[in-house]
Amino acid sequence: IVGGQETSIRQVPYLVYLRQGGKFICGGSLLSPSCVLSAAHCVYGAEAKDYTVHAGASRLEAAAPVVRNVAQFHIAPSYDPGNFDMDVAILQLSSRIHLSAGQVTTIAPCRTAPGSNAYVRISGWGVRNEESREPAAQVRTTLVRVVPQRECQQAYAGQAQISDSMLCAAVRGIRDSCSGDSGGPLVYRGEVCGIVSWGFGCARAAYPGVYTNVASNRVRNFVDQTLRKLRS
Ligand code: 4AZ
Repeated sequence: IVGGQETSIRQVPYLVYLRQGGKFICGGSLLSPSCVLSAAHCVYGAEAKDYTVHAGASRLEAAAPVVRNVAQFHIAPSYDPGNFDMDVAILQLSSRIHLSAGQVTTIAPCRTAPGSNAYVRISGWGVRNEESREPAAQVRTTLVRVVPQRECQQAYAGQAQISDSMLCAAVRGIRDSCSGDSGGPLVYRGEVCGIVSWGFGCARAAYPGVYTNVASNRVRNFVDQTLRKLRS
């Protein structure tokens, strides 16, 4: 997170992080006691057995109160690693997380995308500026503003495609998600409406951050279908 502030996991109790081969790589959101929403690019080309999901922890180094293996993951069939279209995955945990201490809660996937210019919350352990390579030791958070789709398409015109499965947000030049925040939530009115996905650099004035648009038809259908499958 660039331009944000430290927070406590108690303020973002739906936020989890992923380790791959023991190394921190991404964020995620707990949709149910056994399902995590994250970005496809966080797990693409890898194996479920290499991942652990860590919940209830504010700090990366501390032993998280809750750690689970990943039984399997479901990547959106139409995910395109070339342009990050449909950058969404659902991880099924090896066993359910007990939601008790208040440090771990679930969050519902969003059904109506936040309007243009709405303020939305992003959180994670990602780097604090685009030159950094070290994740933040303590979880951080900030508010960014939803950028009108046309304006975002214009910002990336000729360089990258902003599809209907994407949503852009920024406080341009000041606040943004960055490397390591990928997979983590963009929250509006208590629901997860976006997944940290990509961008050109971080907090550059010309380039908004790009998020998977959870409320878009294609993403919603994948999330609903996958959750139905995992429940039945
Ligand atoms: C990344 O490299 C990344 N500014 C994530 C988010 C953004 C840029 C890069 C958005 O994982």
